[in-house]
Amino acid sequence: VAYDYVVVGAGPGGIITADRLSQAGKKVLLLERGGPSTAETGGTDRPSWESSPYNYTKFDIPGLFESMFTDPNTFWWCKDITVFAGCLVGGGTSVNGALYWYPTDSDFSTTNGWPNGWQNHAPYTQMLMQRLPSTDTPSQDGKRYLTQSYDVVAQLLKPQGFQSSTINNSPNQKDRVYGYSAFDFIGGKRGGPVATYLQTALARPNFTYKDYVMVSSVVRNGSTITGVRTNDTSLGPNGVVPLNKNGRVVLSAGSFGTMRILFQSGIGPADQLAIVASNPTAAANLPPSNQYISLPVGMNVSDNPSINLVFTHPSIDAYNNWASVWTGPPQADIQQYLTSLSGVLASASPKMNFWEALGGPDQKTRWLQGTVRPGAASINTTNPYNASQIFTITTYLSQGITSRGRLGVTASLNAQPIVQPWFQDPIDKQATMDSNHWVGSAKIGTDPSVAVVDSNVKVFNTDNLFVVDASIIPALPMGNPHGMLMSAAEHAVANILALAGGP
Ligand code: 6FA
Ligand code: ABL
Repeated sequence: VAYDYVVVGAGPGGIITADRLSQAGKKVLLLERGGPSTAETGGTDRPSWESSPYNYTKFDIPGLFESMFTDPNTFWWCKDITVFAGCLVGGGTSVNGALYWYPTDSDFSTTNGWPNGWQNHAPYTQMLMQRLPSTDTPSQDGKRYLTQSYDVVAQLLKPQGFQSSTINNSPNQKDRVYGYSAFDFIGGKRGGPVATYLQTALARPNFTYKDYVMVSSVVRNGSTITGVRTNDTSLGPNGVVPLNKNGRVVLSAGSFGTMRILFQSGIGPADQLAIVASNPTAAANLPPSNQYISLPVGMNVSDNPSINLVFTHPSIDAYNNWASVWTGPPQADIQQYLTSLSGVLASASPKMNFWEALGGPDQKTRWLQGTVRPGAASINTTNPYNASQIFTITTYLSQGITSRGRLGVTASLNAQPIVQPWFQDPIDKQATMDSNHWVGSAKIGTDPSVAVVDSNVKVFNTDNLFVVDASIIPALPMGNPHGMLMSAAEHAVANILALAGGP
């Protein structure tokens, strides 16, 4: 079977793209290398303390978020990427903290690296907000739980001139504000694009979703993509999915996954293509070297530098550092969650976020974000402390940092950072670790010497290959990125549909 559009990767970028393409009547195939996550998608990874008839998985229950990092069997992480990346339906949005910020105007500014035309994000952000409104009261009884760390940090911030705010009611206001953490949870459970956009797509006869399918490359004849190479021979001869006349491919495999597919398709910097060419399996599927397309894939990468500040305060309930949520949280919390989707377990760990603009001696503004949560991931100190009273303030440098790193592959084609992006610029360092917010490896722009996709998110020097995921984002947004990425995905797919010459 041939398709109008093949979308590779069912993370937020891929799901939104596939939903909108299928809504426009296109025949769409969405391919995902991983399997189910939430119960709605067929996931079955339920905590042992959950009694029947309840059917909530680890991915559904917000309070299980911190266990993603501590469980013994972490099947949800991609094993061939050296940093955290979700390899299951929903991608990062099935395993992340679900902190959800509507984008600021500055996120899409030309100063922040976006080409002309992208400043008009408001209609796309509106479309996103309609499908996926944020909430800062995830508990279904409308109350807030475990808010001691919010109260303590508010007492620290107020004397410094910070104002309290419902953050997503005024997204542009980010200087010296704090508020309750906002999430894309729905009805006390993980929501995100899986619970919304994917469900409308699945209801359409012209949409096909296939999981456990690994895409290695696109098959191309010079600048024209003719198919998508997979490990599933039911999808086409030798596993190559054919395209309809004028058909198109959208890569949404994430900042590491999309890069690796481009390299294996002969698109990228010479040194990385040489690594692929010396891998016998991958080399067999590369185009001849005179068809290589030289683009700065993997360059220009950023991620927030972050520092965890750990404190104790007598008012804090550290919730046993979230260590027992998977094996056995307090009985009362289990009952409250199961019977009314309320209580501590109806939210992930963050309780408060704050932002502040910082001036620098280079006259640039860098923004600081703080995330406050009870508990602390790891403590290294010889000082005595009361573990039941700890809380963490993670401070991130976000918009305005100038440091950039580089992503690449190893000889066995594992994807990894090869130049760390943090603190390459000494003034970034002066203004203030891994934050899982990798962006920029297939940067949008107007000049193929420094960008990988054009303003329509089409890969330069190709006719019908597009990228819609975090890798197109040229510079970090103000907050945790998946909200602005979903707005960008709405905009990107609108541009793709409007671009002449398609199916
Ligand atoms: N962002 C936020 O806004 N708020 C948060 O609280 C937050 N927390 C986290 C977090 O706690 C963790 C541990 C991580 C890893 C990320 C967090 N983020 C947060 C970042 C956010 O989740 C990411 O920025 C966002 O998910 C990026 O979306 P993309 O669409 O760019 O990419 P994904 O990695 O989500 O999805 C790619 C999909 O493609 C995956 O499902 C993957 O399995 C699939 N795929 C990859 N390679 C493939 C291949 N070759 N063939 C087929 N499928 C492939
Ligand atoms: C994010 O955006 C970050 O990417 C995550 O790192 C962060 O979660 C979530 N949001 C929530 O703020 C943290 C956990 O709280 C830590 O316990 C964990 O050690 C860390 O992620 C790992 O990167």
